[in-house]
Amino acid sequence: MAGNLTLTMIKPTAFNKNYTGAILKMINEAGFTIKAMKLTQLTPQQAGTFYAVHKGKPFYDSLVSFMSSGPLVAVLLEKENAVEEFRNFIGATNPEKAEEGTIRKLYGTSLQQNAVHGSDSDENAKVEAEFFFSKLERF
Ligand code: RTP
Ligand code: MG
Repeated sequence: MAGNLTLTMIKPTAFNKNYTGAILKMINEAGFTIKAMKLTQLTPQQAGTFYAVHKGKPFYDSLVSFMSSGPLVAVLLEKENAVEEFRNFIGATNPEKAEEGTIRKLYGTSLQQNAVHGSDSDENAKVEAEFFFSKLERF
């Protein structure tokens, strides 16, 4: 059975452009409930750990540098079949290819600066939730 949690990050560019409120509104209106949330900045080492699955790929160093370049908002979300539902909801990785009306189409500015992250499996959602939040920070 599919899990009901997924982890998103409002990436530094979207945060810096003050898109956080609009993005969270869309997420809530799509039926996702916030279980934990924080504004934080990752060190390059922490961003490298978060994206360890991409280590060795051509975009890894640049992604790690971008994701540690400024504050981001980490949010743990709940909905039935959350991982798949959220990935369909935010649109394709490349904002240019994302469907009209999706968060990435509306608020993404490039393949890398695509506004938001979404966990790609239940297993990674759990790892990512534990990366950002202690038990005391989850509701
Ligand atoms: P995400 O993990 O951020 O939710 O996005 P995703 O699953 O759709 O994409 P993934 O393949 O996991 O890539 C993670 C992030 O790396 C950047 N990226 N750059 N060719 C490139 O330059 C490239 N490919 C991916 C994006 O920021 C992507 O969200
Ligand atoms: Mg991914």
